[in-house]
Amino acid sequence: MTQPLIPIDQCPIQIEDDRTGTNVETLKRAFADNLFYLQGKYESLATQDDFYMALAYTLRDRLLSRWLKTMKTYMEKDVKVVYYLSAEFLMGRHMGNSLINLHLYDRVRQAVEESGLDLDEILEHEPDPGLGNGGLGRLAACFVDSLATLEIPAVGYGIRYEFGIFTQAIRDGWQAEVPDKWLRFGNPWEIAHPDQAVEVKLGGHTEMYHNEKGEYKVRWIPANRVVGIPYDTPVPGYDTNTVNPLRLWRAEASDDFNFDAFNAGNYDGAVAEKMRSETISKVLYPNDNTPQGKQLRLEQQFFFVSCSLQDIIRTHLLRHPSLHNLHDTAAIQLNDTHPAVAIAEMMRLLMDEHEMDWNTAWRVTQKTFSYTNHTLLPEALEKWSVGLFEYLLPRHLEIIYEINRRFLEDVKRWYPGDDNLISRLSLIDESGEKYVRMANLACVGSHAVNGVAALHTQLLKQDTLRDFYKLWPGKFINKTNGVTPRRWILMCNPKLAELYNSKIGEGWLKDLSQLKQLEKYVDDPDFCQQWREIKLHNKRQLAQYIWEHNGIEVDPHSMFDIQVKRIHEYKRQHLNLLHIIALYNQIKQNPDQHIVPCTFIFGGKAAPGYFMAKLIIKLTNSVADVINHDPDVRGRLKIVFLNNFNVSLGQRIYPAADLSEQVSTAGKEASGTGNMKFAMNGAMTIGTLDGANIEIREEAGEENFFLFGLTAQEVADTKAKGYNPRDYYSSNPSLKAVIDRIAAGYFSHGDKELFKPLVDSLMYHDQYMLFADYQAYVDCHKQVSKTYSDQDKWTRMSILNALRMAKFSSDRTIREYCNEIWNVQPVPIEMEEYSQENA
Ligand code: GPW
Repeated sequence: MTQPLIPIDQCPIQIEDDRTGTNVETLKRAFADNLFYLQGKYESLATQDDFYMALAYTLRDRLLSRWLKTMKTYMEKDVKVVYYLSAEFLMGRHMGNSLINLHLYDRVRQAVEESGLDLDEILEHEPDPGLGNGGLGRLAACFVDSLATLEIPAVGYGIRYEFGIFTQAIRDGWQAEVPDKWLRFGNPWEIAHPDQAVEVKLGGHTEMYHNEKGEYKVRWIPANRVVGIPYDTPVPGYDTNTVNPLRLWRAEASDDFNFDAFNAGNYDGAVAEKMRSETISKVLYPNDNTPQGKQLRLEQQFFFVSCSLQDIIRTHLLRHPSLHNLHDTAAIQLNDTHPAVAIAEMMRLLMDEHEMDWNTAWRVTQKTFSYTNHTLLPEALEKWSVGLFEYLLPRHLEIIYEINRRFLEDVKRWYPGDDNLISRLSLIDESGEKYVRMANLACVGSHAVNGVAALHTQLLKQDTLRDFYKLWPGKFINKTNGVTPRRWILMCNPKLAELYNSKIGEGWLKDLSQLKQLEKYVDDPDFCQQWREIKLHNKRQLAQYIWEHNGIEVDPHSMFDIQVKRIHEYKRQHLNLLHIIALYNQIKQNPDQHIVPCTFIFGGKAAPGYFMAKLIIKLTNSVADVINHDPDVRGRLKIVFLNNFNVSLGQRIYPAADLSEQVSTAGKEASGTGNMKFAMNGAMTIGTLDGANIEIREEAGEENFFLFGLTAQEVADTKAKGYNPRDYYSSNPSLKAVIDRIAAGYFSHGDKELFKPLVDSLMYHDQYMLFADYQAYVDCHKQVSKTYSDQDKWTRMSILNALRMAKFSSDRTIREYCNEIWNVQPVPIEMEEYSQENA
């Protein structure tokens, strides 16, 4: 027997017809509506995931009118747009960010609570979209936040990896990698636009022909074609109507290409070929600061570059008859060399597909592109074997050869007879097997090249790119990195934000220099008390997390000494471990001596193929095991390795830190950005004169920074003189005792082999000069302990650090890029029809 249909007006679920409404009742109704119609669930049967999805759609709806209006305004006003090309965007969770940027936190919390749910639990249900490795990817995310906040027309272009950075598990102290299936439950923040798909060619060969005007032309006959489908995610500005797109491409097999194979009866072969095309956007390569020379990686780079450039050109041609003025509507930034093949692809598109002559195409290309370098490590400079390049991108190799020929001809005219100069500048490395040097291509094809901190830019000019600097000194410019204060103060440290708001209002969120006004409170006992309480609260919350995830009890009153970042020898997590073992040795010698109770917290992923980094993780956990359980220590030292460090874990960690470890070998860390997040949240820094540490110290005041170690110059000089780590080992009893303890198998149940590779690498090479900096580091830590014992002094230093970090807002960084590299202006978005009733 069939049930009679319930008339629509008696349905328990109301149709939500005002998807822009933001009062609590409307939000509740929208939430229930989405749960029913999009998740297909009754409330009684819904899971936390359903609630999360329903709330996410509720917020996305409220971004859409601004988003569409933003696009419409850009088209109508024909504005110049920044295109930020990056193989990585480490966005972190979207929901909290949308709540903040839409000013909806309180009302949504109320709506959710009145629906009988807990907002914090729902927020925790969002997977952390990890489409990046570390600093470089997170920088791109901070930049798109600042671009939208500053009302700059901008699009972030990248790859929609089906699997982001792996989830790190720890098994028996070792890192284990688990695939990150972040799209498992669907992604409510993105909108696919298959109508704007573009085709990308790969492989094959080139041939010459004459066009109808009788001109000599080249065409590329590809062996394969794939299709790029764009997926757009809204990037809302803080306190603006601007909502810019993050446009990520997914690879799909082209429908018609294997038609022949299908018809010839080779159905399975054709399907296999289809799968191969779709692997292009499958997985993020998990390497940080060391490239992977795999064919698939080059395919990824070319794939997203070609999709993005075709999209940029299409957009331009909607408003302009030709591409001669592309640089007036587009500024394309290359985030490191990962998208540098764009220089050749732009030349190909302009010449082969849009009939432009070489000289015009080259002028347009150079005026459109600029390039950011993010590393000084020579092994991190990307190069592709000419053989692979030719196989995959035969036309691009021809173009690169021609760029090179013309470029080197100029150089020969400017510096006749200097063959070494020629071979260093050449886009092709011919010292052995031939390689295309991507940094050289990016330098030649761009009008601006920037480093990411003052020291880094200086070393680029002197060292890594000195020959290019000699040719074009005006091209080189510094843009010190920054981070967004919305996520890295307001969102992660709400109590601190509340304290600021109570004193100076909310203006600091868009102008971080306003925090300087608070310096007058640095001697106010009430303010200092509140400051300490906030830090203690944050530390308690992290202690709770550590208890739940690691089963380790830590004392929130102990000093939280934290190092979180990718695991890399140049970042020297093992220097930190040497110091901890030295403290332990002291306790073993004299268990009753006074020491400042300290919790050492580590977090970070190792590239799966980087053996030494994985061994450092194993050593950290092994040292933790021994020290945490030694009764002589009496709980005064605790060591915690937090697994799966990512953006959302960072949001819990930075606000809870007393001490930030920034101990890279001077001259190796281009900038660092975690250093900024720690300092903004009131941590003191112990650090070397490297990357942005130097500028952090300058801003905070040198009396408010724990400095140690060799300078970049001293590192270079010491190496040049012939550095011998064993001299330090033999002459320093404390260092010797630390190394001997590891070597003796004390942390490996007597196994002397386990950590031998690490010990040997330090004893016989010590490429990153841990031994040279060891004593200075230990001494500096003594200074830290002494200062921490004087809580009034420490609080004062902590406050001054946090208040003086205005320079490290990514808003400042982006303003500089806009004015000095991109030549773009803000374009405010007017929302006539947007009702202000709820705002
Ligand atoms: F090697 N960085 C990174 F330069 O996170 F490409 N991944 C990378 O692959 C590279 C650099 C690359 C980091 C730098 O190590 C860090 O110092 C800097 O703060 C960050 O990029 C953002 O500029």
